[in-house]
Amino acid sequence: MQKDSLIFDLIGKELERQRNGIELIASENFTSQQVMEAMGTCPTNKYAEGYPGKRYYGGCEVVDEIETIAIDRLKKIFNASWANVQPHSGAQANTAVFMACLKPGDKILGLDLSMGGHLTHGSPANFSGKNYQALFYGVKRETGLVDYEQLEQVARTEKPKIIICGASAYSRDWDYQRIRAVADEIGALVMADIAHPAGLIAKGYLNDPFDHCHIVTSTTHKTLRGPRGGIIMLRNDFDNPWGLKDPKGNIRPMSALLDLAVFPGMQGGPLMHVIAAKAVSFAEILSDNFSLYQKQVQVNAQAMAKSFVSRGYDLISGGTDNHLMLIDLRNKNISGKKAQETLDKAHITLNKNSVPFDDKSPFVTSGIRVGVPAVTTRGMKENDMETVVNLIDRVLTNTENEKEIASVKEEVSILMKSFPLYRGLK
Ligand code: DSN
Repeated sequence: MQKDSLIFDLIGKELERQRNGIELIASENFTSQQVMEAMGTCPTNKYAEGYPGKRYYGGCEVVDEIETIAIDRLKKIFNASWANVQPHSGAQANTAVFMACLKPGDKILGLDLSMGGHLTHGSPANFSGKNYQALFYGVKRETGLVDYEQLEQVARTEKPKIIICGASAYSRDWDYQRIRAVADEIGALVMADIAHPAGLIAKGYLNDPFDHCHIVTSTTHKTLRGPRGGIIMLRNDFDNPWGLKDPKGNIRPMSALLDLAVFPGMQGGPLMHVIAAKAVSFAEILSDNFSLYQKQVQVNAQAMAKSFVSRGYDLISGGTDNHLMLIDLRNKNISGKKAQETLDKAHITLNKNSVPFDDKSPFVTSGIRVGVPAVTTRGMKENDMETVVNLIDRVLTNTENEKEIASVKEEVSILMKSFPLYRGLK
């Protein structure tokens, strides 16, 4: 069959877009070339429902080895005793945890989406809000920090079965110990969804959720810089609470219930080519270079936050501990939507984002979320953050000036030539 030039031309265009632009979407990153290569390989052809050594198909001896290596490497990264590398995404990982630990209608408690939380932590638009009774905590209006008093109060009054910590737009570290304390009081489980800061946690630059949380989920493609996917981990396995049973009616430890929830609970065949790429990225994460990278992510985020603040931008919580910042643009009289769309014209990519206590709809928003993992992968250092913020500021203060926007776009393209991406790839 002829090569599908229509699609491959578009893939080439997307590569050029990624090369020419400044990528500031906090949940995006650039995998290494070998991680990308692994994703485009023949394990994509293999059905391997089940787990290593316990599959429903023949011919799994090689993919068994791949998945076992991925699991072992992941356990080493986070000092975990059990891991499942099959979830196709972070949302699937969270779904599996809820399936393993909850019955439909049970109460869950998470950070409100409008306060920086995640869709799968109980949003009414998502399975988590439809199948379970979702309760929320928020952040404090004055500080932008998680309102732990509110979390404790809702937990004590409502007694949810699971408390979820983690966010998609929160720039500060978490007090996992405090959340575990109230969870123990009411007999709840604690799940940490570390999809965003996982890379910083892996290398010890943020608090370790495994010290206090029963179950930890993550994606693999954000700060972890692997292929797109999800993972679930336990540092210590434990007897399942509330006498939950597997489909055969047996009481099993949490690790077994989680495995069953992923497959056959809610997924069929694992994406073995992606698991191969996960394994490759896990080896990269175990290296000292990855530690240097994560340190630079944190340094860059702090430099960028300082630069925004010095230009009068209103950062929620005033700064950042991790890889991202959330900026309230109301004092600049521009909506998040307008900011995102105008910056897009200059090839600066980020996303509009609701800010806590936002008076605009989620389609418009008052804010933007800015993250540095991708530009740090391209080699940018703290001094470059000032340049990037200057370019953003020029766009945001000239949203109706097409000439200025075009001039910024030109400068962006020249700047990014100094930070090559995927050399040799077409
Ligand atoms: N869509 C991801 C993010 O941007 O944070 C979360 O799923």
